[in-house]
Amino acid sequence: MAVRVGILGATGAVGQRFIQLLEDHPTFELAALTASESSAGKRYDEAAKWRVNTPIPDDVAAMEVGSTDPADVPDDIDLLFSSLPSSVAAEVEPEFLEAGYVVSSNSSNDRMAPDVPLTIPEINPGHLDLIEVQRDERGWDGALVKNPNCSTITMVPTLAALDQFGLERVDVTTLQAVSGAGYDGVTSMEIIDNAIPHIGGEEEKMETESRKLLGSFDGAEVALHGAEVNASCNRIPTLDGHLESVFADLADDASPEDVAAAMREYPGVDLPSAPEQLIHVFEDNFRPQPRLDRERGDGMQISAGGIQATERGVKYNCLAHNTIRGAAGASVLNGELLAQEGWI
Ligand code: 11C
Repeated sequence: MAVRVGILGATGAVGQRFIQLLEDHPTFELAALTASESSAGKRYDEAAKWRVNTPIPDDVAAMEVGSTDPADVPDDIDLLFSSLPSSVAAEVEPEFLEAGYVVSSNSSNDRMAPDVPLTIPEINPGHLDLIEVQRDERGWDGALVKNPNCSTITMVPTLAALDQFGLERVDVTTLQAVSGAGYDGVTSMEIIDNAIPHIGGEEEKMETESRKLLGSFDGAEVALHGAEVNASCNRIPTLDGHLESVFADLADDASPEDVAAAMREYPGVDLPSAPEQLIHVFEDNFRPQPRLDRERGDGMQISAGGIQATERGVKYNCLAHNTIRGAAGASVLNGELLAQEGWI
């Protein structure tokens, strides 16, 4: 049976990706769009004035955008995806949770809240049980699951594959696409030939969220993973796709071949939007360059390569599509997990 879904914050860069990913979805049926007061009451194609992605399907273009007031959203919506700015989400999401809605959110507020599952289905699906804790403690009838920041999602699957070798410390430098900065970032592509040597707030997110994702869960709380994580984050002039250089210190001996095998064999999940293989490992340093590695697995696969030994472990590069695997696709996948696990 179809699951009726809606989008909170449908007109932004990630909102537009949600619409793209929900088109022809096997189980989710898009039935409600919401955005800020300035967009409410308009047709979607009038409200979403600037476009960063694909054309809007005709049926979605004609849909009326509602406000982010729960009273404005039909009661029969089973699942809401959220890509609201975090300051707005911090006010709006609890109103929907109190009203009994299940919310799969990409917004950065509350990701580190102890009772909120921060989940990547292939990494820590069991953390969803924190929903019981949040219902007990906050009295919500609904449920909230968050996905991590896009630069965190790009790296964490590779770290999860390495953890069997005793992950002790991670140093990572990112080169991030402008779409991560939303509308302002995309319009800044008019000024090409530029690189920005810092992204405020991004480093802390990578350092904390990755330890929560890899942390152990005893049914009541998540213990953060013990590895030290240090991130340095930068912006480069590409539209989509975050590229990261990772240096991982390992307690056990692991050759680059062992690490490549662990990444290649890291298990996927059986969900409609999940790639068959989570991590694609490039082992030929002189391979022909495909046009866009970020598009692998319809934008849902992580690419890794350049795996080399260091004195304390390994170094490698990884890349993922930041607004698909790193944002809207991550929330859709969490929504599919919520459905599979019976939370909706
Ligand atoms: C960027 N990663 O590229 C950010 C955008 O916490 O979800 C996503 C912010 C977030 O600037």
